[in-house]
Amino acid sequence: MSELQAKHLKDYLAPAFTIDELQLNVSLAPSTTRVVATSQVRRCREGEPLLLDGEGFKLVSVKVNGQDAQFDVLPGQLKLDSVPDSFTLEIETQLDPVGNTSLEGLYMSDGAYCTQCEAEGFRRITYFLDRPDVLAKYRVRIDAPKAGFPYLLSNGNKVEAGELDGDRHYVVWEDPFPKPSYLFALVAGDFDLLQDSFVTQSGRNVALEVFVDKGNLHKAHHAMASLKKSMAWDESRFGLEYDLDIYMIVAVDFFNMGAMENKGLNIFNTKYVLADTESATDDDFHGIESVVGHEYFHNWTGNRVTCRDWFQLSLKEGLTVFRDQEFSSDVGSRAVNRIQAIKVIKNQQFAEDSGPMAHPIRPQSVIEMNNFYTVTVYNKGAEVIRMMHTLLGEAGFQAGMKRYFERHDGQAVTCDDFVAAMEDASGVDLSQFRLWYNQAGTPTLKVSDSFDAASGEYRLVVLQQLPPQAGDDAKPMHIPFDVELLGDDGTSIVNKVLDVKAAHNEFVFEGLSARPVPSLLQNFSAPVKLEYDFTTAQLISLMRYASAEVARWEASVSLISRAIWDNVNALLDGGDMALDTRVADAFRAVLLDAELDTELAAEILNIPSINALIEQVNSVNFDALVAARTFVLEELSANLEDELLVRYRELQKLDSAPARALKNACLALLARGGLCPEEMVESQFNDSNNMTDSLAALGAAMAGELDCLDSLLARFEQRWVDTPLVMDKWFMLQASRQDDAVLGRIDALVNHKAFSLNNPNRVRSLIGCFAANNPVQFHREDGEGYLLLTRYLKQLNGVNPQVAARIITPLIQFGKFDEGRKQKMKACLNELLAMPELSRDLFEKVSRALAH
Ligand code: B3K
Ligand code: ZN
Repeated sequence: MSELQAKHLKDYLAPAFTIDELQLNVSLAPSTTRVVATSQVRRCREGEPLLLDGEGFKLVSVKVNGQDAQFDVLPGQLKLDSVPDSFTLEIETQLDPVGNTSLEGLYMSDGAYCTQCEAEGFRRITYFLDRPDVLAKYRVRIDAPKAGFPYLLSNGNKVEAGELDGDRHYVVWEDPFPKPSYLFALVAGDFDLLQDSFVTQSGRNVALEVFVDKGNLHKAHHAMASLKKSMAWDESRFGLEYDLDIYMIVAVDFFNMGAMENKGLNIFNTKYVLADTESATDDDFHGIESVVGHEYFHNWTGNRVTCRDWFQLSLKEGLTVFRDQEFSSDVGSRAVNRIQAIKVIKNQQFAEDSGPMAHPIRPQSVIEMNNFYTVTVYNKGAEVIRMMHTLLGEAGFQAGMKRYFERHDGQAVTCDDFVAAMEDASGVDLSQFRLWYNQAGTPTLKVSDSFDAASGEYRLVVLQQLPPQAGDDAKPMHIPFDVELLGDDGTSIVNKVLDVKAAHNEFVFEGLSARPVPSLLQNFSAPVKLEYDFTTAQLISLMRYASAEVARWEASVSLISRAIWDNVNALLDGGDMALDTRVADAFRAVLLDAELDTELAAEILNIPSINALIEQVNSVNFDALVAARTFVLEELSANLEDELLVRYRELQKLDSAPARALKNACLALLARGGLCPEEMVESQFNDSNNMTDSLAALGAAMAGELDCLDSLLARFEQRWVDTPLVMDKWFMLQASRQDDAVLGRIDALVNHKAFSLNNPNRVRSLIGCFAANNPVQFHREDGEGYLLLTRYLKQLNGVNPQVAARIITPLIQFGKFDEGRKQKMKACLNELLAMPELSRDLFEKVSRALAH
């Protein structure tokens, strides 16, 4: 089982050979695609054989300098002993794109050929030095039948095209920038094409092209507008300009991830390209803008400067997520974007950090690299970049970016190289800060305070505690701790970022006339847990007065979460549940506050999910939590009924995304309280001209268990049955239903004509959404929810291991549950582990979970 062995960062060795140039000739055929790869190979270290990576194809021939070569085929590798120091290597392989359901390497999506090579997919096309520190110049010749494949695309510039016998044609592409194999892309198919152009700050004209499935051209405009916005933003904020004459985006429905930043030829999941108001929600529009931006920003942070090895993935991903977050914040609401980023960390990353897959943002050991495209590497990675930005300030940070590109443009580098550039350009000492790259787990800041009225001195004591995941020799981290002190009347007395560097820290503030209310870890200035014993009055005061909008939202989350946990305790103690009227009044004030930003108000009214609440504690009585949350929602709804209805009606007259967000938050809360009349939901559904409102109406019908639910779902299905991305929303609704019949319905829906186990979007919507977003049914006491997921994981293991390993997450995060549920989850994992053909992807996660 050698292929199941982990690779370690500490074993990194520069390659013994490199490839400077690659000519790829690809002759497309559904099950017999021929690839001839001609590489210019150069030795970098004496005395070693040439070892190339490759799997999942038929090897036809291997030639060295034109002569048939001697070679050994090893598992996953081709070995050539005693090759010259510099030579031409020609390898011919035969591929089966139609049979490739893993969607890695070359595969077919709805009749079009496309590729996905990151992280290690290029080795499914030919034997190669498939590692990011081998950078080559590519020349790619594609030939295919003219019918069905008018567009033949690859990276860089089109340099030649022509006709061939047998109604075939060919195109040759040349990419002038040396690149690692993971950035190679090829697409062949028939599409609708949206064309536009962008003039860069230095006056170069760049052709922009978005390719979509036939009949979808009208849904490509938002993606194109987002691309142009991204290009302009990267010039103005980072001074970075695009470097080729053409930028292409192709949207495909079969895709494992969101999108891929291949040089000059991005391939996108349709979910992040196609949108019009009828079929896409406001969140979808926002998601498209952010993913289009993310992939575009990779052109500098990822492509021009790439990763030395895959352990350094956060070098490009953490940095590029930070850049896309800043983009969204500069062109939209900074507070709301920050709240969304914080939710990802608190609700998903904290869970990963305390679960079996815990790893530092730079992992130290990996079995299957695809398992490490995680919220830790991406989102905690972005928080680490954000902390550097906080410590250096915008000017220092931009100086660091400039230094980074001056030093490393065209290279494959490490996270240390990035931090060194930041440090050198700004003069800020980041030596202790570097620990963020090595130590896994979430640190906790335990804060206590005291006030001496006689001297006017206020003292904050901050204890830094490191979790077991950080390792036995873990050291205290450098944590930027943003604090505001507020007076009784809401005036801001102090607002600054403190440096927490030791295990025990004390900060003294002098000259205060009364004990202040502290707003702690403002804007979530570090990805840590905060423990401070806030009183209800303090939280209410922060909700009203904190200068940072994000702090006001944070206070509201703490306030309502506390109310829920108090009721969990009441239930467990056999007492009565109750909701403090001050809590309801604080939320009423939000509804009545005409000055408050509408989107922020909507965020405050979105009460934390069950999964979010579980992340706040170390162990949970699941049934009590569900009951207490339901009680609090119902009480809140009943208390605020009048205000919710008034606000709902007011907002109904407005036509904007923020207005819809708050209106639908009101609707959802009313529905949860059973206070949403059937006709209100039905008329929102009937009158809606946009997907946001239609879906919110369906959600309310579901939450309020209304009689009209089934008929509305049926009408929705009938209208959208031929629009896959909208059917995904319908599958998600079905998967989220909380009644016991949901399991049977899911099994039936797997046979729905719009569903396919081969399509990751469909699988995520139905099976993935059930496991991740329907905790009530997934964690049912009889274990049937776990069994359902396990049944589909077994099928997916053979079809698409990457997708299987992604949706298994809720099943491996069993640590906080009661013994009964834990045992049931582990039994499922043991069943998976016993499978004869278990993929590396699932093996890594399942075995880590069982050893946890
Ligand atoms: N870099 C790709 C992700 C590739 C995933 C490989 N399993 C998308 C992105 O982060 O931009
Ligand atoms: Zn990325």
